[in-house]
Amino acid sequence: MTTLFDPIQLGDIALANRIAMAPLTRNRAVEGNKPGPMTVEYYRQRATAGLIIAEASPISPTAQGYLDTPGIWNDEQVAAWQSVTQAVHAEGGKIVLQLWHVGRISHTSLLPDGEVPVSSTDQVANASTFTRDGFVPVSQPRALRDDEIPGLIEDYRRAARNAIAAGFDGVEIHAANTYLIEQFLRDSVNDRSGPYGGSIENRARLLLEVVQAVTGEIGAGRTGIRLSPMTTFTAPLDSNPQALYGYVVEQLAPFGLAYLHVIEGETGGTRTPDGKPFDYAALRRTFKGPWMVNNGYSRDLALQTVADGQADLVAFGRPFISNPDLVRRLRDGATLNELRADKLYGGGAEGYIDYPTLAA
Ligand code: 8OZ
Repeated sequence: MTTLFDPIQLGDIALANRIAMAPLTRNRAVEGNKPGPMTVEYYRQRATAGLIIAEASPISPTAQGYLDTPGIWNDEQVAAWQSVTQAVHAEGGKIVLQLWHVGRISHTSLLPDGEVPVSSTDQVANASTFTRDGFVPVSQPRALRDDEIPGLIEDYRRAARNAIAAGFDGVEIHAANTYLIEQFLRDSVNDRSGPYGGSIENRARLLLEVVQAVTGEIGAGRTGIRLSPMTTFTAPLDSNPQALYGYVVEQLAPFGLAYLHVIEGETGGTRTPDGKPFDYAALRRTFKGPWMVNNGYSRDLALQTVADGQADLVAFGRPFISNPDLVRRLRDGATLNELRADKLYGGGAEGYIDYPTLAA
């Protein structure tokens, strides 16, 4: 019988166990949108995860939507990330980087020359973001022109190349949580006509072009993807999530990706949104490759899910923030540290690199 603590091969990446650290925005980047020394220590402490999925990282200056998030668009950022990947590898861990474009979830004060955010639409989201002045409503976006899409795809391609140059074992394409790629996927946001709007095929085109570019650059065996079919974070659900994400996964299957990472239910919230069933198992049967699940997993549910073969891996978010040695604690059935929720976003070492291990 397979357990959560058994090794697994994800494409080209060999993991020591089936416990992943989910990507977690912490807003502690230093000047120049670079991970600083504290971030090196933070990931080093968590290197016993089978796989660390490093926090969502903007692929270009235009892709950022929150203060102090670490980017992957220039050489200085690549050099800074090298310290992170070396530290994790020195501890025997594996680490991929989540490639992020926020789309309309941004604010002019965060963008170069006060540009407006870009999206599939010019409709403003009912959402806030975190800026130098605290939480503010997001800015009105402009709809990308079709002739700008090739440049956007190139930004993803460069970011993937940079991630490998920075020593990451691979990348995870962030196609979840109502950011740019989902702003194209969902008919609740995408009001375009032309090749990137209208039918499911057209709304999925951007995602599939990104996957084509990234896998062409670094290989499918180093490329994972994250989806969140039932998350409403900053946008309503699609009118037919099962059909939309069913098509997406059917198109993804032939690429032979390293893994597919699905957030079940509402991100960070209920796993079973009221009266809105979604058949994740159907997606898995279509995908066939390594299947990673996430969202509010307890130790018991994670053990059961892998033992039953319902998923190959489980990603934990908040438990990994407060427990650097989460793998050991899950193995031993040990008590978990409490999360200091007021230290999640921004700030210093407190609530970041000062959570105790069992050994300490
Ligand atoms: C929390 C705060 C800011 C960003 C996501 C990247 O939801 C995020 C995020 C989460 O995927």
